[in-house]
Amino acid sequence: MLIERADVIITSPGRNFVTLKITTSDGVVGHGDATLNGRELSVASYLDDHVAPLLVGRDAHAIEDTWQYLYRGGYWRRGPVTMAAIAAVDTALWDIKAKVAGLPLYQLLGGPSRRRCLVYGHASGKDLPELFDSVREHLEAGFRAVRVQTGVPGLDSVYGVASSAAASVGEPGRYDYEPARRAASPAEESWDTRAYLRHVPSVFEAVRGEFGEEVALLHDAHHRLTPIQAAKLGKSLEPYDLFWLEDVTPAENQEALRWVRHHTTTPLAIGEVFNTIWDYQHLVREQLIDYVRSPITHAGGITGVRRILDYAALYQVKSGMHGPTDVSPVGLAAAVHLGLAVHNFGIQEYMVHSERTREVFGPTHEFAQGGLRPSEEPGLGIHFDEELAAEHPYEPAYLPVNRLLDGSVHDW
Ligand code: GCO
Ligand code: MG
Repeated sequence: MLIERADVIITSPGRNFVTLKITTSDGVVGHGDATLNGRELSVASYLDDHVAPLLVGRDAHAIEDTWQYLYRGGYWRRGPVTMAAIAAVDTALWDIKAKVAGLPLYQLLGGPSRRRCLVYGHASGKDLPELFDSVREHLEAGFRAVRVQTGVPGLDSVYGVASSAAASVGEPGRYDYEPARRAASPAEESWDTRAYLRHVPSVFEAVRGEFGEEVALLHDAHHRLTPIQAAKLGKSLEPYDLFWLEDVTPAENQEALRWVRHHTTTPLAIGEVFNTIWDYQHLVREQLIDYVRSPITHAGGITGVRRILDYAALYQVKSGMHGPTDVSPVGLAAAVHLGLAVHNFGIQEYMVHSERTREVFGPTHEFAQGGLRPSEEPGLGIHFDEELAAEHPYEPAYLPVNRLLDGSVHDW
């Protein structure tokens, strides 16, 4: 079974997605997600101009060899663009292999290790009443774990917090946000770390007071803190028993987490911007973190992430794969198949895609009892509607840029 074609499809049903479609000589089709938020066209070009021509004529079953061919053979290793492109090829080939076997993908990855994958949703609000509404909506919808983000007094807007004015009351998910905004250039937001550090513990105290001890609570600091600020935050949140505290420091410096770890018992998660196992080398071996965050879409596909998770398992570190709306339903489906199969699954991020997005991708995984279960159809369980996809052309959209109050660019 040879690869006959590899086509890149860019579609924007509410937000931009890049999908790779591989077709074999026997007419079997597989899909992979290559969406890199705000840099979509560079991955599309990498695939179209440099990878697709190399795939034609290759053995569609040789997944590991194709991974190594694109990773080692490309000479320029790693990086988000390269690893998103490899991820799309890898995922599409696993989809094909599972379809040919007539099995849902998780069966090829070792079969089920659990009944479903626990997920967390995104609750947010600019103030406590809005945040409480959002947490309540999530719990009523069946979530058992929620990420909690709020506005900070004195700051106009904070990334990860929906502006309630933009959504109509009564619409599910009205306190949800979209990571990228459609515009020719990124929006700019301002940030004050001291105000944030003063405010966040009081938010978790209030949420625990209102919703009790059982619900799992998570928080994302978006790489904005220094190690000592992060240590202080972790310590101040200990009474509220977080499931995890995410991305406390910029991710390039693995040693920063050593400082944080020495000061707090709040569990730590990091890695949504990592793209290979090497980014976790010290973090995992020194047991500086509890959860690895790389999604299949950005870290070399199922092959790349499974390798990271096997390494992590040696040190009791679990999965917490990135799953915002900018990971497409194809990437999410792959995550749920892998999550069901691996032993060291922890939790899956699940920011529900818009209805328009779901119409284009036709995912068939199922949410119930606070968790996702993969489709039982052969392959990933995706029904991609190309005609509908073509009705939604690409539109530039960017993540915001973050500045401190003095105007200098800050991490986020
Ligand atoms: C998360 C995030 C996202 C990212 C976004 C980047 O934890 O889901 O941090 O909001 O910022 O996906 O593209
Ligand atoms: Mg995050």
